[in-house]
Amino acid sequence: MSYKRKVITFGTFDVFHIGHINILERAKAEGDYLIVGVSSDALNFNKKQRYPIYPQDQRLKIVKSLKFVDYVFIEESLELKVEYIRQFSADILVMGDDWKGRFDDMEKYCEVIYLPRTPSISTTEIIEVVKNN
Ligand code: C2G
Repeated sequence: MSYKRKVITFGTFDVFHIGHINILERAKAEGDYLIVGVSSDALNFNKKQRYPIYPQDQRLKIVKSLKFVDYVFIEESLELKVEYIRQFSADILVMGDDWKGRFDDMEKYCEVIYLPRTPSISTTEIIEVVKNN
């Protein structure tokens, strides 16, 4: 059997929306096997001083149920990217271009690709709209 190119990507995927679907679908298209690190509630609290709307077990289950996602795990720390890339023998790291340049160091370990974000949608905007209506 030919070698499977493994893609890894990371995200919170809170209040799951079309931008999330689009990046995961395109990430999978870069290789053959897609691994997704779903950031933990604690990581989000440390980064944004608030917890996600959906707890990590639910966010994990949503992402796991997508047909183009092959494996999911909880991302415990932003600093562990190298360990995760090595642990899963990932060939390619995909991130949205809001992270452009931030993971260029990882080019020592795998290919790094930043994909354009889907315009006009974000979890933050959805929360604002819901709050204000
Ligand atoms: N995304 C996108 N288009 C949008 C919104 C999000 O392509 N309109 C992408 C982001 O660029 C990211 C992924 O969807 O690659 C997940 O986005 P978030 O849930 O906002 O994840 P984030 O908090 O940026 O990730 O190691 C990274 C951390 O896990 C945090």
